[in-house]
Amino acid sequence: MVALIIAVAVAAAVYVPAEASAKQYVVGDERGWTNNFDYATWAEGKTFFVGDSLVFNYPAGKHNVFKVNGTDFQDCAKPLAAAPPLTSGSDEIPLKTAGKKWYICGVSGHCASGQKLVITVSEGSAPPAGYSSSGVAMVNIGFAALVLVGTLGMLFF
Ligand SMILES: [Cu+2]
Repeated sequence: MVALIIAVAVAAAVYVPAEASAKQYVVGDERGWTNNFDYATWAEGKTFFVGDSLVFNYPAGKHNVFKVNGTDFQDCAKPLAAAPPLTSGSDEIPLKTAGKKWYICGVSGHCASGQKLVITVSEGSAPPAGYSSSGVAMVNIGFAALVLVGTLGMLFF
């Protein structure tokens, strides 16, 4: 019986990510995108997947969002030949590819005072609804296998 309960619990734990959909992360939560805030701590423990998005909220005109590379991030340097910054005050950035992403505020002194964010985006997000059911099918096979193992376990323990 214990084995079966464990099997069901494990299957349930596996099932949740398969059902989860793309997430929208408000950078800095209620503090938004601002200086004198620790975005490294904010990003800690969060797992970003392709398909998720970031939202940068701030009073328009007070800050902006530059997507930069790792070097410019380290140096707090605005990219010279890159796209103009986002300035709407409610900027949504879809995370389209896996890998490291760097963002800074281009207003003088802000990046240096902590208005910089680096995240790592992982492949293998849950498929959006209607996109593919293969992931769910795989989980169902896993669930059946676990129930089988659990049932066999009951015979032996
Ligand atoms: Cu700023």
